Parts: sequence; structure tokens; C-alpha cells
Amino acid sequence: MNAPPARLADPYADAEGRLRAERVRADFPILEREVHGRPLVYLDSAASSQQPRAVLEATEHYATTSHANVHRGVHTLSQEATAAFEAARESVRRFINARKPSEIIFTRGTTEAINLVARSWGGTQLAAGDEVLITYLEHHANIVPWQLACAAAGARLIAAPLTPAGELELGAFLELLGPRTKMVALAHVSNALGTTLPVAQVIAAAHERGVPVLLDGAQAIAHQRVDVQQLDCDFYAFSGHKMYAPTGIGVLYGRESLLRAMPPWQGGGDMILSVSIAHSTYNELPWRFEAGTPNISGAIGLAAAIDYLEALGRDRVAAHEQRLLLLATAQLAAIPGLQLIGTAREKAAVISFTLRGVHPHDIGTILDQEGIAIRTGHHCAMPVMTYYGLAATARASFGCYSTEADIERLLAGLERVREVFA
Ligand code: C6P
Repeated sequence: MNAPPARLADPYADAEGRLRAERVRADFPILEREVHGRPLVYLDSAASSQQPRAVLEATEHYATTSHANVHRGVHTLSQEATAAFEAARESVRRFINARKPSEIIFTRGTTEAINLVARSWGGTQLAAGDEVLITYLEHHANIVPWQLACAAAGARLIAAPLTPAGELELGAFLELLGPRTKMVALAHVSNALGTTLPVAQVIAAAHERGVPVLLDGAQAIAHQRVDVQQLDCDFYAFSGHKMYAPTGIGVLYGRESLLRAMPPWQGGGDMILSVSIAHSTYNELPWRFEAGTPNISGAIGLAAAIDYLEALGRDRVAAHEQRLLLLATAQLAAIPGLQLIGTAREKAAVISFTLRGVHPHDIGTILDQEGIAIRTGHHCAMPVMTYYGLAATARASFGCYSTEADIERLLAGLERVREVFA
């Protein structure tokens, strides 16, 4: 009998099975560039992550070999494009463990996914006196669409309070979840504070009252395992560009029974079965919610990003980012005058902070001179800034390619900021 083939060593794991971030970095061409004469330190993955070569090559391969419109042509290129596009949908289904590909709707991103639900579900299910329950830490994408839907229906938008550490006040949330609540919509992970929300308890409590739950997964999807069946959420929204895929592609997962009852929200090609001047009939799920030519290349890039993340190992990436979070949190907290904004027990790799006497924009500008990219401002989450009496914070966020060396450069950069403002 032949000996079994030796298992190929996993290039992304070290001897202890931990992520080899230096190896990961080699997959991201942009990380080779310099900014202001210094090697780039990219600590803004929560705003938009970078793309590995595998994603860049997948979209280039599609554009150079198979590009055509989908669902429309009998010709070979259109059939190839359609097959790749629908295969991407199946990749997403598998990635988040949805039951069926028909529960996966491609959108431009998280924002469009939440708008779809607010407009289509909210437009038919909300009535005067109803309430939509969110939290104070939501991104504007999970506030404004609900304001629009509530205004149209005469419903009210209610926000649940937070603790000083940036956690959801679960008791207060449960009190707000009342007979008028028709929808609960909350972030899985906060972009401004890094808090991971207690979504299991929230979903169980909402479902006890027959209330559906939408999770804004923009900041969770690349940083932890997401299983929509295990979560038992009704809607889950995320963006490709925060999980190493291109911009302009995102996903709305919806529970089939809810999606089936929802009317189309945009009209046009591909979402119909028949059209006359007097009347139209609509396509099956998921295409009923995908009017017009979709972002075919983006969907293919997203599928490549999924393959890439799975090759790295999602749990391994999460463990790596948690290690960096702990390390950076301890070191930043030791800087005189630095205040961490958001110190929840359960956090993703996002660190918001202020530095006494220095405007966050000045921190960002000086760090940029050092080649370090962070985000500064209100992070499109103005209510949470107001909640804590802040106009802005500086925010460093990590991804699979972040390293301890990045944290060292950040600390040195902040030392420079303190020198300038001494
Ligand atoms: N947050 C940030 O720097 P879009 O723009 O549709 O891809 O994602 C919107 C969005 C929705 N929810 C959360 C929790 C988010 O973090 C974001 C995007 C970026 O924090 C850009 S403002």
C-alpha cells in the first residue's frame, strides 16, 4: 500500500496554529507602498479593508475572459457571467450558512441592504403608533432608513441606552421592547466603539414577542464566524469592502418567509417576469430585489474574498485580531491623556480614543505624515458621539494583515503627536 501523501503545511499558520500575519501581508500589494516616505501602516480596515491579490486577480480574470450581462443572453459569455454570479451567491450562502441561495440578495453594501428592508418591509408592515427599536450606537445606515420608514408610516424610532463602557443596557432594552415594537434593528458590532452586542439575547427576547430582528453586520462579518441560522436573525446586512472584497457589493440575507411577503422596492430589468403598460408581474426571490444590471464583478470579487478568508481560517483571524486588540488597548491606555472610548468586555478589533488637548483630526493628520492611516471624526455615528458628549474620536482598526509592528508604529506616531502638542 502506498503511504498517504504528506499533508501540505498551511502557509498561513505558525507552529502553534496562529495566523502568520507577515505571510498574510505578502498577499496585499497595497501594503508595499509608502506614504510620505514611510512604509504604510493601514489601521483603517473598519472603514474599508484592502484587497488581496486573489480578489484583484478574480475580478481581472472575469473582466478579461467572461464579462457580459447576466440572466439575459444565450451567448457563451453571458452564460459564463451568469454562472459565476450565481456561484458567488452560493458562496455567500455557504459563508453565512443561510438555508437557500434565494435568501441572499446582492446590494451595493450594508446601507442599501438596510434601506431595502426599511422601505419594502417597513413600507408594508409599519403603521401609525408602531415602534422600531434600535440602539444609541448605530451607524447612520441603521438610523436614517428607519427614520424615513417611520415618518412615512407615522411610526416612532426608539433607541435603547448604553452603559458608560459602551455596552447595551440590556435591561433597559428589554423594557423598551414592548407591544408597539414591530422591528428591532441593531449593529452586531459597533463601528465607533468596537462593542460586540449581545445579539443572542436580543434576538431571543424579540422573537418571544414575535418581533423580527435585523442585524447590521458591517463590522462583524470579517472578524468573527457569522452563522445566520445559529443567530436566528431575520435579516443580516454586510458590505464586501469591509471583508477584503471590492466596493459596491454587499449582501442582504433575509429569512425566506419574510422576503416572500415583501414587495419589490426598486423596479426595472431582471426583477420582473412580465411587463405590460398596465401591469407587471415580479420575478422569484432573490432577483425580485435586484433591479437592473448588478455588480457582477463585485460579486465575483466577494466570492474570492470569502475563499481567501476561509483559507486564512476565520477563527484564526479572529484570534489574531483579539490578540492585537488586547495588546494595543493596554499600550494605548498607558499614554498620559489618552482616553479609550468604548471599553466593552466583548469587543472587535476597533479602538476609539481621544487625546487630551488634541483634536482627533490633528491626530489623524500627524499620523498620516508618519505613514499611518487611522480614521477620525464621528464615524457616521453621530448619536453615539453625542451620547458620550464627544464631537469626534480617533479610531484605529485592525484586519487580518495587521501586526504588532503596526501597533508599535502607532504608539511612536502618538508620541510624535504628543511632542507636537506639548
Ligand atoms: N462604516 C466606518 O468607517 P456601507 O457604507 O454601506 O458599506 O456601510 C455602512 C455601515 C453600516 N453599518 C456599520 C456598522 C458600518 O460600520 C458601516 C460603515 C464605515 O465605520 C464607513 S462610515
